Amino acid sequence: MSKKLKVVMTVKLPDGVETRFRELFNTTLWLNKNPMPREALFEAAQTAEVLVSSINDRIDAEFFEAAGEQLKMIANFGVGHDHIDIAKAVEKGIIVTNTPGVLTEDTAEMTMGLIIAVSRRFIEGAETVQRGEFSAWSPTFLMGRRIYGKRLGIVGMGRIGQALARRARAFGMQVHYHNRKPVSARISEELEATYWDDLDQMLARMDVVSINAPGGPNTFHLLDAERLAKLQPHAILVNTARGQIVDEEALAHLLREHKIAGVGLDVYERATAISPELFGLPNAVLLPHMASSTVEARTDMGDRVILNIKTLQDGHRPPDRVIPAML
Ligand code: 8YV
Repeated sequence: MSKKLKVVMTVKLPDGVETRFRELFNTTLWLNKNPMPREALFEAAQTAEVLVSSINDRIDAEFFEAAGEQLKMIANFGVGHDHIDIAKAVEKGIIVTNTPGVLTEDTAEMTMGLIIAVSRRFIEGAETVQRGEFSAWSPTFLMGRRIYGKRLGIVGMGRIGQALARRARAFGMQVHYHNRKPVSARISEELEATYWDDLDQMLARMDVVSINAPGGPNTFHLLDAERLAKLQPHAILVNTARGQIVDEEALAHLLREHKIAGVGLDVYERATAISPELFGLPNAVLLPHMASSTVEARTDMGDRVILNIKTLQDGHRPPDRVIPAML
């Protein structure tokens, strides 16, 4: 039997997942619901052979400088790895893994939900009832916009973008997308999706825009003030990917000026430090980064992290290595 690796968690995972970690590895759990403070992270970098990290941790050059020789792998609990300096990891010979595929459907589901919630004004309706203000039915009360027949522009047509496109088709939406390159002919045919090489042109013609691209320097402020201004006044924008892709201040400004109709956000430019300008707007549905938060996804993500570590422990190459060519 292979020697158990010393695994340090920086994040609290579901109990069942943690039990398996304890069975398989020499595991140090992080039992606090709050993120691991930076000093503790640096300490962990001195002792762990494998660090189980999350989006809460900044795994940057400074972290890698602090890391001891024993650190072999960062196993990220999540698919996005924009918080990890992959180039530095490679330089140091440290493997980075993520959890692709297992949260695709959940994130697409939540994105579709946000599109409907914003278009059909779910939150305003629900709050009206909760406040005891539903006193009479009226034909003009809380009129939303139908999504059937509308144009959805997906920015980033990877796994999640495609899963969203399938759902949108089922709701009668027309699918358009912008991506670094077009998807395969088979997928394009299946989704009846129109490819836009020019993002500006696509933005100017959509009724709904959904951000489903990875974060990181390549997509930072991809939707800056100038691009956002291309959106039509009746358009809505949803983002379940990474907040840094959109200039949040510019977005809030457009919304306040009624230059766009609504937003549905699950992620923010500065994590939990949300621009106050977004608060108090009836047409802004704001969620706390919960798109992949289902019992099923969290369990599968845990299993994927375990598989990667177990594979390393058994002396093989973990399946979900993030390699620079993917960036
Ligand atoms: C995760 C996510 O919950 O996987 C990702 O990239 O954005 C989320 O859905 C989070 O990153 C956990 O680290």
